[in-house]
Amino acid sequence: MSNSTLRGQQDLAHPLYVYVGAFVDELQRAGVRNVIICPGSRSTPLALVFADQPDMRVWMHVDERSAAYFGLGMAKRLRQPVALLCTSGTAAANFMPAIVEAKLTHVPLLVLTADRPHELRDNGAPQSIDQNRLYGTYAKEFVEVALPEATDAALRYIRTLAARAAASVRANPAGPVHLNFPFREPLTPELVSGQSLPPVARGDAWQGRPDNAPYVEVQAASPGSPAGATIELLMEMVRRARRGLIIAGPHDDPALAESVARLARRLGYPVLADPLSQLRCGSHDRDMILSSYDAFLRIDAFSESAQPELILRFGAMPASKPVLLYLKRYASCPLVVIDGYGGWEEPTQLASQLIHVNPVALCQGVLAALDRSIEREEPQPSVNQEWVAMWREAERVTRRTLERVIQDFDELFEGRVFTELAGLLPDGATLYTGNSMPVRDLDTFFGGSERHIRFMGNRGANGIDGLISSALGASAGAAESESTVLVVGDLSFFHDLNGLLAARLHRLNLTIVLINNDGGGIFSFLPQAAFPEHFEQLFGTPTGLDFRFAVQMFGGRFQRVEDWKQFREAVNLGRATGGLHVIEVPTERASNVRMHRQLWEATGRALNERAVGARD
Ligand SMILES: Cc1ncc(C[n+]2csc(CCOP(=O)(O)OP(=O)(O)O)c2C)c(N)n1
Ligand SMILES: [Mg+2]
Repeated sequence: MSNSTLRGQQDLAHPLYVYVGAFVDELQRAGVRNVIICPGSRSTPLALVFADQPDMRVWMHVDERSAAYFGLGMAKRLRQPVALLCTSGTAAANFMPAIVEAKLTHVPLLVLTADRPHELRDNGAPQSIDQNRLYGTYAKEFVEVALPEATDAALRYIRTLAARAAASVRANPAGPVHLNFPFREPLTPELVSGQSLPPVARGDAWQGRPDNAPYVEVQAASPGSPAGATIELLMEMVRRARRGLIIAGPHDDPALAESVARLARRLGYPVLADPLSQLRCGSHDRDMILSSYDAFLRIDAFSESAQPELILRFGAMPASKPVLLYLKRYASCPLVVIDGYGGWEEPTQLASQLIHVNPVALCQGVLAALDRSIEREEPQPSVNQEWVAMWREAERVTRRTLERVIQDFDELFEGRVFTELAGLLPDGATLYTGNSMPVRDLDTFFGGSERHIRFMGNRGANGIDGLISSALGASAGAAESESTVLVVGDLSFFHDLNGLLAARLHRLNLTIVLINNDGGGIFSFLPQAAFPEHFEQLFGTPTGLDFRFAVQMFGGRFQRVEDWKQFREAVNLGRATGGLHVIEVPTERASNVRMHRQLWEATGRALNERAVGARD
């Protein structure tokens, strides 16, 4: 943004103005050109920055009701989003009639209301009304915007929010979107003469994307068939990027595996496949599908050398934290998120493109475009063999190391449940996995197989409740010959003990692997573990329960195993006899953390010895 008139009057390096400046800059990049402003004090930061933005035309109106109708008429005539801005209180309420009309006639109005900060709400402070969802169902979306901050994370957030809101008012059916901005005084912080921008303001997020590009380019292709322009955009990107990567998160369309695998092979883009993407198992080409990234992306030397030029992400956000950190490390790498649901499954605030399209249709569209370009003898994206080899070598070394070191553990190791199940589950089985450590261990320790295994989990809200019932529901939906196995922690098991009744009532087949570390094992991996005084009471929360009696009460068979041979026999027995089987794997929280760390260290050593990743 140009700071022409404001410089000298305002300290633009102040976090408030860095933040609001990023927001307005992003609206401008998204094509918003007109803002209707009504006078007021609380809205000062936005008003000043809008007035200072040379590509933005400011239209002043005293009466908010007329202002909003004026904006409505303009947005209708232009078929373009128009922004409205007012101060807090009844000013905002006066926007209502035009917002109603905009909703009913699909007019893209971006409604910005300034508000008191949270400490001045509902306590008699002047000009303060409840502005949360003020326009009710007449706004397509409402966002209570975060208080201004100039951290990198906050600036990514506010840029993403602006791009998203500008796309959302336009998205079919167009209509009003309401953003409520709390501002804390001082609203015009004083100039500190000679002060330079704080370091964070010089980061990527403050600058925005190069060449005045939007922070996130939102493409709403029709769900069934991606528009030609979307395919063209991707073709242009893949032609340029020789170090490409695909990340596949939770997704339940069985057709995705085949098309992503073909695209990956064709482009030479390795695929980091979350188990719930359904890409790890099956008869499709699995050469490019990687499953041990959660371990090898922790190794700094590897991640450092694996700088990508393009990332395509399908499905929801994967569970793996190292994947998230890898994305953050390469924050300026183009990240294309393909979101088939038309929402915003992009929590990283790093996406440069967000495409609302069916992922299978998109892969097929790109593959067809690649075929056509061969026929036309156009230059082809060439596979970067060295890049592919580096990732596959990391995968091979890591998987081998994990499997070898796991064999040497004397105690029962929680992760081994999944290496064992990978060998035991028959074709057509469903593996339901509980939250907390089980879903993370599934990610690291269940490689892949040619057999079709359906992976399920409750990863929408990640609750530790209802897992027994969910898995029993899945079992009820399966054919008699298809096994269903649930792997769940002891607190999750306790949480849904009542759910066991359904197995008895409906004569269902379910094998439950109950990983019993007597409490919340996940917390031992978190910084809370460094506070031993209250750790067990608040986080560890052991119950000391013997679940045998509960299982027997519900008519199930309970077996506590002492070694992996017994485990294998128990899983096979469950399959052979049907009914409800609970196999308890007793483990210990402290040693579980130790063994995980040993595995990550061993992976690091093995990769470093082979200098995987170091060659380019
Ligand atoms: C309904 C619900 N309550 C609380 C939480 C917070 N929480 C996340 S993991 C966890 C501990 C789970 O323990 P357990 O099921 O034994 O798995 P472990 O951590 O031992 O692998 C808790 C309490 C949650 N996710 N859902
Ligand atoms: Mg537990």
